[in-house]
Amino acid sequence: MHYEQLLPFPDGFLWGASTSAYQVEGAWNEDGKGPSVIDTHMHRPDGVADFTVAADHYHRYAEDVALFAELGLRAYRFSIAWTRIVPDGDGEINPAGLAFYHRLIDELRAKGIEPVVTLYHFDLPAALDDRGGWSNRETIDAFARYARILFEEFGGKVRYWLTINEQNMMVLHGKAIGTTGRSGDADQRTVYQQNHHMFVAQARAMALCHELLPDAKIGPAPNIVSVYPATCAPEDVIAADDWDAIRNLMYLDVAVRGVYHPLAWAYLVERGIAPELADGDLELLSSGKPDFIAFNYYSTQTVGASRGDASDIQTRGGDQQIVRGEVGLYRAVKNEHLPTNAFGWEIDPVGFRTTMRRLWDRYWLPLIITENGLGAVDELVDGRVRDDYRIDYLRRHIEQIRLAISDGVDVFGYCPWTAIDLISTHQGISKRYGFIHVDRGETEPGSLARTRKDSFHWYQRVIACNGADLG
Ligand code: BGP
Repeated sequence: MHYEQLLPFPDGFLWGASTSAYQVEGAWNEDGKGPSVIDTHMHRPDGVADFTVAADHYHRYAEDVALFAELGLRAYRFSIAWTRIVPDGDGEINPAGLAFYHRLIDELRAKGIEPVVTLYHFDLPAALDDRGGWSNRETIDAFARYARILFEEFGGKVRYWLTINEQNMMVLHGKAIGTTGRSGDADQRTVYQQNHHMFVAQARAMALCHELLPDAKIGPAPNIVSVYPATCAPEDVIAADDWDAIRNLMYLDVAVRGVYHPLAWAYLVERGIAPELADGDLELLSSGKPDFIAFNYYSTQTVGASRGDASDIQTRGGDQQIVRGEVGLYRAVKNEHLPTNAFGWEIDPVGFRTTMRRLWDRYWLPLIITENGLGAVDELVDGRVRDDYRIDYLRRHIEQIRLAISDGVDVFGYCPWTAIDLISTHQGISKRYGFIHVDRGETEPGSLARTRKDSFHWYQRVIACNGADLG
């Protein structure tokens, strides 16, 4: 629909930005932090930065928060490293880990920035992984205990909580993004059992949050794409619906409605990979209800009916945004209407609006975008990063939020990826997303100095006028 008059962004809209602990903090083994699967199993190719120092945010958080405040952020979405709080996942609590996040949250609150806290962003404690990780039901108890510790400790200061970042990417691309630890080669049956255990863990965390913190809000944070049929052939539409159910809707239906999406469940049964549900699991799933849906959006996906042979499958290497294809289910199709970024990800701002409309239509829960952004090779020249390509990307996506709001969708926040440069899941520091440049190379540590990019000044103006003028 075309509008002559668009609705404004609501007052109090949470203009924010995102990071995750393991990608930004560094200090990977300091102050009692235990190892996570990222530390033990995320092997970087030679010449690609690892996560040991990252952006050194652990030591420079005060300087960083001052920059976030100057940027005008109203929200900062970050994750807490489970292994800083409980180094072995379910044993002793580490006071130094709690102290770090108290300092960070206090600093944010002092500057009027709303903390939006992810409980778990890819970094399962290695000690739990040694005992089977998410294959082991005890990990559900460990997660619920960890969530309780965070709610009791930070509940007075944090109003917005996210359960698990991109559970669907951990399931579909866990090996590629390095989140699977020892179970990296697990068969699909095991992976979907792990998935089920994460669902139960998430539901318990949501129920606990409401019990302990009646004023707080909590939601899941999957990676959501709208799925387009390759053509209007009815078979392509069926393939698109099937893939949408398996990739996206299963994760939200379980979180919101406490049940598996029927198409997704039919797929799991047909393939012989359906998880076993223990007695009481369905009650647990429906006992945890989200207050909102957070989602990460980078692109859309286009699929066609399976041809039943290897041509269904895309050969492009491991990366969480690729459309892989699966024989007998759907075929990966390149969308000829969309440009791609330097890393092959399709760029689709209009699809962002479609995604918001569809989520609202299906769940009627307020939405917050917890990731969206452009990974690029930025260059610092004479003290300046001229990232007009990023400004263009963000502007075109923010325009679509305003359109979605005018469509009647309840969107209450936007936290692009990332607040500050950090280490990418695949391409080290060469692929940057931040508003703030960090001086470091792949293997050379650099000065770690912070520099405001052109996009920093642009986003600052956008926030200052509450999105009325996108410059
Ligand atoms: C999401 C993850 C983030 C982040 C982002 C960009 O899937 O939640 O942790 O890394 O993708 O991905 P990449 O770093 O591969 O460019």
